[in-house]
Amino acid sequence: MPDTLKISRTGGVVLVRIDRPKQMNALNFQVGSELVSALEPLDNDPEVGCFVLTGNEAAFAAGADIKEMQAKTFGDMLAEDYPAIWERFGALRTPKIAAVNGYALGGGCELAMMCDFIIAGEGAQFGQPEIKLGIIPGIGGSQRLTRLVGRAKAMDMILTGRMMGAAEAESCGLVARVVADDKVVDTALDAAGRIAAYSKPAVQLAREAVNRAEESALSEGLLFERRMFQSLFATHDQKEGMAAFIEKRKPKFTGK
Ligand code: DAK
Repeated sequence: MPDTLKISRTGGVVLVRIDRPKQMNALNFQVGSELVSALEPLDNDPEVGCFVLTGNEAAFAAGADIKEMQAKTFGDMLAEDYPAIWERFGALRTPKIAAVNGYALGGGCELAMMCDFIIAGEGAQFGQPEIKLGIIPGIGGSQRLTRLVGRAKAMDMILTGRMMGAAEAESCGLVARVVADDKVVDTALDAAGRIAAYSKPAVQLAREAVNRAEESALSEGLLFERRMFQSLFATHDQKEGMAAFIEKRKPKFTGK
């Protein structure tokens, strides 16, 4: 049983709560390793269709644990596996939704950005305040924030260390939806339930096609999408989804 997480499963949706409330859900190696130890086996479970990652009302996560990091040397940081553990989280193939209330700062903002999309409460606050500590983002913040919100806002956030509220985060593309604080987890679970009910091959290829948009030239991305689209006609789920539409019934996807 993980010490730093609470995990529950309803049907094909797995809800993970980061649970270090006294430390504002600060992220240490234990959180990362418990997270991937819990989710990696579920990533291969054909019955699991979506993960939702959340924190508590005060904080999604207030960044890496500063008290644990403070005395570390360059050699310590170089040697330890901290970034690799979060890369394993980012590499999970099951869709991941971040349900953010309160602070998502530093590594917490980076963790939310590793998810496929973010649903935020009205009171959520995002930031990369590492500059205030004499460091810079280290698990993708400078890269993912810049891709999501553009250079101007990323520079502003990363150089000044200021926080961005949920409304601004939605208007600049960091956040997919803003809802009332007490509806964040339910909204994310609802979205996750929908995703989990669709054809798994279609969901997987849809994610891969969207992710390609960030990593390739438009012509290559378009070709990738077209081939993925065409390949889905080799699945039973495509036949079932279209038959169900024509027969005016709900589809029964099997992932085949
Ligand atoms: N680490 C440790 N403890 C934290 C913490 C954190 N990040 N954030 C909050 N806490 C603790 C506080 O110390 C306090 O503990 P006690 O004093 O009660 O023992 C408790 O949580 C409540 O916090 P506050 O009293 O400060 O509460 P407020 O409501 O006044 O303020 C706050 C909330 C979230 C605005 C504030 O706590 C804050 O600014 N926290 C720090 C945010 C921050 O700077 N985050 C970025 C951390 S740096 C790496 C790559 C990346 C990283 C690390 C390694 N490698 C490549 C190896 C990532 C780095 C970061 O994320």
